[in-house]
Formats: sequence, structure tokens, C-alpha cells
Amino acid sequence: MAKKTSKTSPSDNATIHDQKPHRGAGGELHQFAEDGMPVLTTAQGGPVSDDQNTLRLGARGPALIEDFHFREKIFHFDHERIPERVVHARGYGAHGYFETYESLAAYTRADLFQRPGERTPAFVRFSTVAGSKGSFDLARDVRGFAVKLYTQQGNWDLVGNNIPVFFIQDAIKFPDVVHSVKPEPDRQFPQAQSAHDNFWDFITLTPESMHMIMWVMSDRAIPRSFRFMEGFGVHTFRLVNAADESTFVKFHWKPKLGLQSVAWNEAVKINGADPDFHRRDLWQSIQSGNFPEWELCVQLFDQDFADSFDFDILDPTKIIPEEILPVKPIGRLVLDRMPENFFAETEQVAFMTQNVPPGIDFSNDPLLQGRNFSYLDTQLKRLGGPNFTHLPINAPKCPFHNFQQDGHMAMRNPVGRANYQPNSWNQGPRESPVQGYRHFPAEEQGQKVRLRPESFADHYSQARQFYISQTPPEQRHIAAALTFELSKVETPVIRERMVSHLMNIDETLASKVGHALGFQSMPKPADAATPTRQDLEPSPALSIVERGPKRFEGRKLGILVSDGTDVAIFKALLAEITEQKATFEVIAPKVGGVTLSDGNWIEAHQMIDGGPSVLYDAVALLPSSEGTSDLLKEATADDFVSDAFVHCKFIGYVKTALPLMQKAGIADSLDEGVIALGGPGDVAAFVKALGKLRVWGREPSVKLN
Ligand code: HDE
Repeated sequence: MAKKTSKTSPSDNATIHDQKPHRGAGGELHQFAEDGMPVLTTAQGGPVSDDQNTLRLGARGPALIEDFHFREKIFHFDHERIPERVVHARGYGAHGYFETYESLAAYTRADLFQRPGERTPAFVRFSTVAGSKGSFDLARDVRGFAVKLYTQQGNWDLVGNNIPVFFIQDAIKFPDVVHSVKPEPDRQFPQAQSAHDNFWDFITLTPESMHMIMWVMSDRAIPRSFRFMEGFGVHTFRLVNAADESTFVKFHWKPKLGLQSVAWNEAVKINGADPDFHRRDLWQSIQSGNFPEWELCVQLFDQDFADSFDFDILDPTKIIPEEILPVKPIGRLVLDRMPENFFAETEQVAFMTQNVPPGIDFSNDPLLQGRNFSYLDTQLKRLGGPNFTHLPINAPKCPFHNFQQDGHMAMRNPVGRANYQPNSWNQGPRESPVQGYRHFPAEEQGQKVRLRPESFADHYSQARQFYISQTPPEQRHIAAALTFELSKVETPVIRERMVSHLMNIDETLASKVGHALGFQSMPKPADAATPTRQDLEPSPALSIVERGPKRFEGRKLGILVSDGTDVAIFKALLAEITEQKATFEVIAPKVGGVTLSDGNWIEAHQMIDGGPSVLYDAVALLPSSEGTSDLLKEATADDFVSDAFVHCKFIGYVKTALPLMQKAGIADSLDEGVIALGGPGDVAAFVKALGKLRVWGREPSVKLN
């Protein structure tokens, strides 16, 4: 039987003769397809006639090797992937600027800090650490907070995290800690999780990690948004002024909208409902003109302070509490533009701790020193050659000149005869002892040794300080997180080892976790290098709840509506929310929208299945009686209400929604966070209450983890 042949190529209708090539002003040939769109070309610029069918010998015959268009297209596709980052693979970036508040000339000669109001272009990439590129956003994990500032003296990369300490004290342990948290090598799971034997095995054999573990088990590791996280440079750096005087510095980024995290139970559900929750949040807020902002703050101190401090300022597992050394705001960072292309910018951006301008220098923190060595290697591996600085996202925005040449993909090459110096051709560039980078001439002496300093030995005092600085709900979350993580550890001795460390941090915490893990008796406290743990004062600055915003700005209200929803309340709610500079989404029983009580139709952002309450900071239940009857048949509506309650969210409701609340089992436990919206007058009070973000008083009764 004869087979029918079909050709779906647009070239059926449009032959080359129909197109209207013309020459541009520069004599270049422009080709346009019939509809005015540019003609598709190969990477070599050759116009393509048919992009639907490979070249074949007869319609049903074999493909021909001379099909250079197919060969080039598939070759390029086959090479689209580059290695993902070995850590921090999943990230999301944005452009913006940094603005200096006042001259810091007394401390640093760095040009970006000399003039008040000076703006420096910036690119920031936020990330999770353990998961691969396609993992979900709400993993319990540290978040990367990497900032590239394109200063007039070259790029400054402040490659920080949202947690001010780290797991290890020496860079030589980095491959070990990272291997331990990544999926186990034989079975290749779990993905993006620390809840498994290998991680807790390494951690419990590495007591220096205990302070970091307290942070990672706290709500800091499940932020609500990148916009509501702090960032930290972690290490002690130096500022160096024009007279070559050095001041030690620790860098902090403080979010303008205050701190906020989600609850673990919420995180687990968000990962299913919207694995891109954090990137979508950043995208939406920047695209809608709500530009996230952070203040750069510094803790400045001299050698005398360092000597008087109870801990070693070179130890990256320690903080200097803000109550002891206040932070000084020195500028602000605003993110106001998304990349045009994710790969070109967010994926190919190369951060390196060793990128510092004159006036900013390193300390001897052994982790920082190791990082300065590592980041160049990783860029070479990932980006494929030494010319990654030629990529626009990595190139400096100030003039730059050197004699580097050639190599894979060289986009810039020196012109003229001289490609070395000194030369007799009077061709630059030249080094400048005055303007060039001068390393701080720190005096160093000692023997070559592989030795951990005594001053790094106390692993428990600051871990305890972090724990006792938390509010009761935050402390409960730490206990619950430890219990959950250790419940996934299959080897009993590892669980016990962790609880024996907790005994050195806080006995109540240890016994809570031990009890939850079903221990018959508590293990002995772990052996400690320093026998006495110091009882440090609590530092309220370490609590997220204490650092809450007290307003709803930048947060999102989920409004559940139906046909017949009261228009007056709906409109009053939108007005108040907009007034608070917050946002909202309308959730309807079905796709599309609803007709309000005045007969007008409004569009819904989500249908109930796609808009669970975990995606919102608070909810309003506004369905009409008929709408409520329909919603009572939807399991997702049930979850919408009960989750909002269990997650300690504020809930506004109209009377007609009560059956929904009854079905969700919350109608008999109404508290000050469940607010009746009898009329537009109640709406203002409801929206004002939202500033507290959560009803923490409800928490013990719902046992939120
Ligand atoms: Fe990194 N780290 N790191 N790190 N790190 C990388 O560089 C490394 C550490 C941080 O969005 C890698 O480009 C070593 C601390 C961020 O592109 C790699 C050590 C802190 C990012 C690397 C550390 C960080 C990275 C992998 C122990 C917080 C993502 C891909 C001494 C202060 C940057 C890459 C981005 C990425 C090495 C520890 C932050 C392999 C050896 C401490 C935010 O070079």
C-alpha cells in the first residue's frame, strides 16, 4: 500500500521568492519571512528553509549525513548543559544596586564607600546548598546569599550565607561535610535533605558543627522568602584605609521587611504545591515593582576588642553578638531587575571570595583562606576555560586592561604589538603602586604545623547561647526539627551521639529530643575539649520572631471567594491590603473567576486545588452560602482552612463561611487570630492584626512543628 507523505513545513506556503531580503545601511543583508519575522538561520547565519523535516533519501528513506542544519542543531542541543555547581546548585538571581550612606574613608580606601549616595551596580544570587539544580525551594538548608558588586576598582564578591556561622573550622573538611549531606553515593538519595545517616554521622563526629546545627535546625533554614532573610559574610574581614590602617569587620545584610520563616509542616506542603516558591516570590515582587531591599551593616573592631573577646574572631563557628558589638548600617542594596536570561546570568555568574577591591582584605580565618583557593577552580570546571571573566555577567563594569590572551572562547584579545611588559614600545597597561591593590602587611610568624588552635576549642557555649535566645515557639521548632531529622537516621548509635551533644548544649532540649526518640535513658554528655561551657547572655537579635516586621508589607493574603461573595467586604479588603503595601491572590472554587454579589465578574488567580493556604501569609474566607455549600464537597477547601489554622495564620471570615470552618474542625477553637468580618468596618482591624504574621499563642494547642 502506498504510504501518504506529508510535509508540515511552512516553506510549503512561503518560498524564498516570497521573502523580501533587503540591505541595511551598513550593506548587511536582512531577510524577513512572509509574516515580517526574521528568517531562521543556522549558527553560521545561513537561512533555513525547512526546520520540520530532516533531509532524507525519499520521504520514507534514511537520513542523509549532509544535512548540516540538522547536524548543527542537534549538536548544539546535545551540549546545552554545563556541570551544576558542586554546592549551591539551585539558585536564583537578580540585578540591582548598592548605595553608600556615608563616607567610610576613615576605615577603608575602597572606592565604593567614599561618597554618600554613590551607587554601585550589583548582582545577587540566592541558593540552597545541598540540593541539585532541579530540587525544591523549601528544603531545610542554609541559603547562599552571594553578592557581586561591580565597583570602580573591580568586582567585589561578598559570597555569604543566611546563617552567620559554618559547620567546620577548616576548609580541608569541606569536601567531607558536603559529601555527607548530599545523597548517599550508593543509593543516590535522599535529595536536598540532611535527614539521613551520613549527614548526622559526620556531624556527630564533628563537634565544631554544633553551633551551626542549632541554626540549621531552627526556622532560619526554612525562610518564607529570600526577601525576608538576613545575609552574613560569616568570616572576619579587614577594612584598610589610605594610611594602611586595618580594622576588623563582619558584614551583615538586614532585610528591610524584617525576618520571616515558614513552619516545617508548611515547608513540606509548599514543596509539593509550588517547588519554585522562593524564585516565584522574588520574580513576582521585582516584576511588580516591589523591590526587595537590605541594609549592609558592619561590626567594626580592633585587635584590642579581638583580644578581649571570649572567642577567636578567626573561628567561623562563632558570632560576635550584636548586643556586645552593635551593627552599623553603611548602605543599602536594592534588587530591581530580573535577568533577561537565566542561563547567561544566574547560571554563569561566577562568585569568588578572592574578588576584593583595594581597601578590603582577608583575615586568617582558615575557612576563608581555603575558600580563596577553591572558587577559581570551580569556575574553570563549570564554565569550561579561563575566559569566564569575558562573560558579560562576570566582566567588570570599570575599565580593565591586562596582557592575558587566547584560551578557549577568548572574546577579548590585546591589540597592537605588545602583549607583555615591560616593553620598549611604550604600550600600556602599567601597574600602579598608588592605585593598585596593596595587601595589608600583617606580621606573621610561627612553625609550619597542622594544628587546630586552642582558641577554637569551645563548641557548645555559643550553640547554647543561640538556643536560649529563641522564643518558646522557636525553641519548640528546634526540638521538633532535631527529632524529625534523627527519626530518619536508621543507626541508633548516631541518634544517641547527637543527643549526647545536646546534653552539652541544653539538658531540657536533650531530654525533649531523647524522649521523642523513645530513649529509655539519656546518654552521657559528649566528651568536650573545653570542660566548662560558658553560660553566655541570651542575644535577642538571634530570634526571628523578635526580628519580625510588625507589619504585613510585602506579604500575601489568600482570599477565598465564590459566586455571590459580598462585594463590599471584598473591595474593602483589597483597599486595606494595597494600603499596607501587601499583595493578595483570589482563590475560587473553579478555574476562571466568580461573579460577586453586585453581579460583576472578577478574575481569580488560582482555583482551590492550585492555591492551598500554605502559599499565603494569611487567609480570608469570603464564600457566599451557596459557594460554601459547593466548597464543602472539596477536600482541598477543607485543607485550606485547617492548614491555615494549624500554621497559626490569621484567618478573616464572613458568617457564611462558618460551615467550612466547622468541617475543618476549627469552629470551636476560635481565638484572637480568627477574626469575623461582619462588614467593611472589621476589615481594617483584621488587616492591622496581620502585621503580627502568626498567632503564636495558638501553637501549643495545634502542636505545629
Ligand atoms: Fe562556598 N563554594 N565554600 N561557602 N559558597 C561554592 O563555588 C567552598 C562556604 C557560598 O551563588 C562553590 O561557584 C569551600 C562558606 C555561596 O554561585 C565552591 C568552602 C560560605 C556559594 C565553594 C566553602 C559559602 C558558594 C561551588 C569551605 C558562606 C554559591 C560553586 C572553606 C560564607 C555562589 C561555586 C553562587 C559556592 C567552595 C564554604 C558560601 C566549590 C571550599 C563558609 C553563597 O567553590
